[in-house]
Amino acid sequence: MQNELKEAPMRAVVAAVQLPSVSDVELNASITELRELAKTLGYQVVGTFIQKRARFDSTAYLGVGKRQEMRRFVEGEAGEVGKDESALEDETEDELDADAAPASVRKVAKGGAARAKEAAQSAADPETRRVDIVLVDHEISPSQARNLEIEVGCEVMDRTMVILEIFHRHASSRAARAQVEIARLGYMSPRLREAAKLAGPKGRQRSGTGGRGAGETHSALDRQKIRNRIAELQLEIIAMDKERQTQRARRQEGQADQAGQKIARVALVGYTNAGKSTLMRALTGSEVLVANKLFATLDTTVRALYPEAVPRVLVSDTVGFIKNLPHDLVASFKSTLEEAAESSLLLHVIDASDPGFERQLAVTDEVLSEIGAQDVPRIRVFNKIDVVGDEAAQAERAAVLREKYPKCIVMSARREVDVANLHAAIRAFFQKDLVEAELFLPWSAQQLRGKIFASCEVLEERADDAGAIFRVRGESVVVNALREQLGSAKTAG
Ligand SMILES: Nc1nc2c(ncn2[C@@H]2O[C@H](COP(=O)(O)OP(=O)(O)OP(=O)(O)O)[C@@H](O)[C@H]2O)c(=O)[nH]1
Ligand SMILES: [Mg+2]
Repeated sequence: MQNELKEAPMRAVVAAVQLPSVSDVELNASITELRELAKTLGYQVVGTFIQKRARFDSTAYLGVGKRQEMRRFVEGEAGEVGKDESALEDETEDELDADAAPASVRKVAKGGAARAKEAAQSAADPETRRVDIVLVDHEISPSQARNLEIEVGCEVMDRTMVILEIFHRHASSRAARAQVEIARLGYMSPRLREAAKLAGPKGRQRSGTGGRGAGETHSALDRQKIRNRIAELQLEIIAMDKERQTQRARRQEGQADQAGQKIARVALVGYTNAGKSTLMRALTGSEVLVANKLFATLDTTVRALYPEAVPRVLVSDTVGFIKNLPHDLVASFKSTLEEAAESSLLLHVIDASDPGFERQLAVTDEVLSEIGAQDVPRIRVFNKIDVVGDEAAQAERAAVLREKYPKCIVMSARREVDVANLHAAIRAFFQKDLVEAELFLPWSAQQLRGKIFASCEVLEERADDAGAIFRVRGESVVVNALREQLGSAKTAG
């Protein structure tokens, strides 16, 4: 994150195949997200290439014509680049679809592709080329990536690699780093082999974006080494998991000892950049990282709800979700997200100002099911309503959301009153099972006074000759336990 913007930014183009099953709206949302991901990596997006196809080209993802067009663009031949982005869009594939064509034609088409490949073996001149990297909006195979690199003349990163790279840069704790490294090694290993095959015995140095870190010289690659490293990291993670479990158990015990009740936990979950960390800060008065970047948070942080509630509520902030989260990452981040699955309540934060919020909402729901949290009660929190047009537009959007998602909360993290409402909703959730009761504390048992205040909410306190009378609200088990203790204190006194 630190050095991303210091040097001249890498120039990137994004490229996508639009399959027949994908609507224009979906495609645009996905491409916009890929651009955001690129920006998070500090890249400047200078172009977009979209191609409608029946399927991905098995050789190089995009069709031959589009590849050549991109090559010309990379080499700076295809007209002016717009100041910001030039969208070269929506060209239906009219050339031969090599995969779909009959065998005889296919042979000719493949021959053509092979010739094109020979012609384009070298990378475009880094001095004059206007694009440093092509970002592909799908996960593609190692050989598709290699072939595409050769033909367009610059490095290619697919969506998975982009996400892995962001996770790699943002991971700060030992656990997160280890988990990201496992996912990267798993992803890189077949690709490095592919690279080594193509590069010959000397190996080829990449420009140092995508592949950096997981093995610089491809000739030195040894699958066994990678497997060993993954195994080593997995052991580390198991050890860290154990440590974390012990800590968690201790936390829970500690909490139970002190107040005689089960810990109340709420987790903020949701799509990346929805505002989870901002809400965490607002709800707990703590200083967690907030950034207008995708995947700013990669570790779970836990803080107490502030002002404190009864029962005391712990809030956790979690890693954001995204469409097509690389599967290895879902798996490896499970332990991070486990905290969410163990909570009594999930606050599902959604950016209400994002046109694609419904898709983002669905993705989060899916991932929550994957980690086994589908049955945890949840409140949908539609955040950032302040950026939805003028007041009338905001009111309209809020009404639509409330109609469609009954019991949801529509809010802005920037408005104190909204944050206070959310705070109240959390308290109400944890207090709904509470009972109200009167407790009598004889003057002889005043040592129990602190305990009453620690474990219950004291609504009223009166005194008479024999002692103090508290009207309290608390969990029924807690209130009953207190009553027993007070009873024995009374007889003892
Ligand atoms: N206008 C507006 N901006 C908000 C609101 N809530 C959060 N933001 C901004 O949105 C950006 C992302 O906020 P974060 O809290 O970092 O988002 P996050 O969900 O934690 O994101 P990840 O950690 O990447 O998953 C920041 O620039 C926040 O200042 C809101 O209610 N209104
Ligand atoms: Mg965050």
